Amino acid sequence: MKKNTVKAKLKRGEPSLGTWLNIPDPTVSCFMTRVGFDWLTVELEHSPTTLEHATVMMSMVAGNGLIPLVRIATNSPVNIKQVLDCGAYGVIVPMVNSAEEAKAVVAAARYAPEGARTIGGQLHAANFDTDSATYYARANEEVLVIVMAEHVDAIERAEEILSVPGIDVVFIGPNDLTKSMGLAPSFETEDPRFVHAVDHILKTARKHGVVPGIHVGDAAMAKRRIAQGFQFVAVASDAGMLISKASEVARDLNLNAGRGPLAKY
Ligand code: 3PY
Ligand code: MG
Repeated sequence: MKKNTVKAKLKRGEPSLGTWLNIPDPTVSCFMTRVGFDWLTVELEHSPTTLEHATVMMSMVAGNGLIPLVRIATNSPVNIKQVLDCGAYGVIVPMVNSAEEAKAVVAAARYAPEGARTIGGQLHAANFDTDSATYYARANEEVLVIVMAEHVDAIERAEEILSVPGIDVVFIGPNDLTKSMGLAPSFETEDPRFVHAVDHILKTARKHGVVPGIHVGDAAMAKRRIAQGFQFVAVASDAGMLISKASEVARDLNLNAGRGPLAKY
C-alpha cells in the first residue's frame, strides 16, 4: 500500500506545501501535479466541483505521485465517508467550532476502534495501489484528518477541540476567521485580534501534538508562516493563480484599466 508521504513529512516535523484545486477539471489537476507541490486539495466547499469530478481529479493526482486531499462542503459523516471512499488521502473539514464537532469528524474518518467509519468501496484501495483488506487494516495510519479553525468560536475553544484524539492537523482559514471578527475577509492583517488568534492556534496545536496549518495568498506569506512554525501550508488555488497571472498580463497590455484587485484565492 502506498504511504501518505505528506503525513510522514508532517510527522517528521517538516513543512509541506500544496494548493487548492477549485477548477473541476482533471486536465488542470494534471498540470498542477507538475509544478512541485506535495499535495493538492480538491475543493468541494466553494466550487462547482461534484463528487464525480473529485474522484477523477483525485485519481489523476494520486496517479501522478502527489497526495490528493479534499475539502468537504460541511462537517457531515456522509461527506467525509464519500470523499475517503472515493480515494482521498485526507479530508479537510471546514468550521469545526467545538469538541463535539471535532469528535464527529474523527468518528466519520477513522475505522473502529478509533472511529465508526463504515466498510465498503474499492476506489479508496485503488488510489493507494492496494487491495481493500489491506486498506481497511492500514487506512487509520495513512489518512490525514484536518479540522479547520476559521471562526472566533474555534479560537476560544481551541484547547477542547485540539484535545480530541485522532486529529492530525488544524488548518486556519484566515478569510472566514477575519470575517467572524467583523473584519474584511483577508489572508493576512495586522489586526491584533487576528495576530493573537493565529498565535493561539499555533501554540495550542503544538501543546497537543497537532500539526499547525494555514492558507496563505502567495509565496512570500508562505515563507513567513513556515518561519513562524506552520507546517501544513496551502498557497492560493489553481483558479486564483490563473486569474492573477492572466490579469497581470492584461494589465501590462493596458487591457484591464478600472478593474478591481486581482484574485489570489
Ligand atoms: C478561509 O480563509 O476561510 C479558508 O477557508 C481558506 O481555505
Ligand atoms: Mg473558509
